[in-house]
Amino acid sequence: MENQMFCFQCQETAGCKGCTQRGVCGKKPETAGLQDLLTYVTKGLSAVTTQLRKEGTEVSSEVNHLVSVNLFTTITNANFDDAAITERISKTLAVKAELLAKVKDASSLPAAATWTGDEASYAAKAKTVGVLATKDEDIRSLRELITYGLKGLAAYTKHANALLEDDPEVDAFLQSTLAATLDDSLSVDDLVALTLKTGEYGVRGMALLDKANTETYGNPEITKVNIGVRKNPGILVSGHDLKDLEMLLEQTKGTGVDVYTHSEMLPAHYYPFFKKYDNFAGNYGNAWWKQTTEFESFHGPILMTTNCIVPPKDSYKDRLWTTGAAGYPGCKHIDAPYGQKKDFSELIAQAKTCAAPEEIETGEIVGGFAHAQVFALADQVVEAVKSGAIRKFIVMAGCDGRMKSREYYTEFAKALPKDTVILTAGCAKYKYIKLNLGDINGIPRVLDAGQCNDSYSLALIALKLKEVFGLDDVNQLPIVYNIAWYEQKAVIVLLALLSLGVKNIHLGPTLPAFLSPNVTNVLVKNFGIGGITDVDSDIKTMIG
Ligand code: FSO
Ligand code: SF4
Repeated sequence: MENQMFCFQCQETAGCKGCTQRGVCGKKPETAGLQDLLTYVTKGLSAVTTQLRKEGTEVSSEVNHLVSVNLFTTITNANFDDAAITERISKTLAVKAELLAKVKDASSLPAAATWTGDEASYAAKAKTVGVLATKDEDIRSLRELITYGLKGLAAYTKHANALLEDDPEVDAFLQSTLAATLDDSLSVDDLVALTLKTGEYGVRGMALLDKANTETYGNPEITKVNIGVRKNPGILVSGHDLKDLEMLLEQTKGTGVDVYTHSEMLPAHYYPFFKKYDNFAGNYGNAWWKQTTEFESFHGPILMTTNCIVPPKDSYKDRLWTTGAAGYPGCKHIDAPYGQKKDFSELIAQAKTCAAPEEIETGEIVGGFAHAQVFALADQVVEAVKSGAIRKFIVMAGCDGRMKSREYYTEFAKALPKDTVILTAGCAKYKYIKLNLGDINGIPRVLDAGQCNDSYSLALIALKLKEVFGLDDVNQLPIVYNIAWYEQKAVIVLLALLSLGVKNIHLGPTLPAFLSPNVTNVLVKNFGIGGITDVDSDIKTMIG
């Protein structure tokens, strides 16, 4: 059938099976096809770079960055702009052709490494290279699981790269593994092993980003963030890229324009560096999926530095701007190479013509419990565990989403016994961070480490507790995992936790559609992965 697509990479996929007409996210079939082709040519390029490395030829950081941003562009809700995706495909083919000419032995390269074509051929080629091109259900499932994990890893390395931090070994792994998803000689067992390896590199990628963030902006510390508004016009910054926020704050200093964070940008307030900006006003709104009403009432320009973009309403489309891997047709895009200044003057000029934001909430959010801050409180936390004041920690990291079934997470947080503490990271927090769940001997019952990538902090905290309590296994700790996922960054967080040996993770609100029954069985058998049921039963299972 003409205009068909197949995408099942996120939790909201149609019917828990796959989007075939138009994405639940708003992605059109043409865009889905171009994203499939971009993924394919990026895998082809990665096969070439992997061969070059084998032959002892160095691969430049520009090529590594191209691969990461390409993958990021295909993440759910990041980029809906066919022209931008087309341009990336052409650029990738050109770079690939140049590098291919340097390969000494091209005999084992896959077809994607040598394929080329012009723009007129993209739509037809796209139809042949999508997810369903892999016929075996289990091989397809593992290839996609790995690819989605790598997309998440690429997103995190991209943010580190923007802060001029690179880990060439992570890039080399990312590319060789992307290439391996084209390799028909790999068995299910080989791909399962590669899935776990992807998790190991996920830890490494998150560590790289943590280093980049904390060395540039300091260690997050306990912070109260205002959720009301001021009287000046404002700019709302969404997504995960802290460097973009820094550049915008520098350029809005003294202009009479305030800057607010939205969704995953909230944790920027926790870093000491950003506290020096008087016009850094607070956080506006909630998780990504509420943006269609909240962007309307914000009144000023909104800068999307990454996903998650919901197709904008006409009422604010002219105020929606994108940068980096994000894109939306008809919305202005501002960019500059890493290390160079992005010029936000046009966006700031627009802000000055806008009304101040309308207040939709008042009060504050308390957060900043990344690893250094929690380590500083370690004595207090250990004492509370030893005395029984804290019975259990529940890691509720991950994503929020628009499905009604996600109300489960609010109800679960409310129903938790008072001697339990939620450890959170990612936009999942918006389901319970404003509930005022109180504290235990001064320790808040919701500890927010930051963005989804700061799940790395939660892993470090678990490893620290394991050491303090002298345990041999991280699973002996009084920590349970009830993780909410939406898109591919949550996939790399999950694989990272598995690689650290964490067992019995509950994943909801539904298990990924891309896990075949056999692959699900492998995850259940080896890691005790499970879904969620209802709040009462799950509290009994997880808390006892
Ligand atoms: Fe959320 Fe979107 Fe951070 Fe994701 S805003 S859903 S996992 O992009 O990356 O947590
Ligand atoms: Fe559907 Fe999710 Fe793919 Fe969008 S990203 S097309 S909602 S599966």
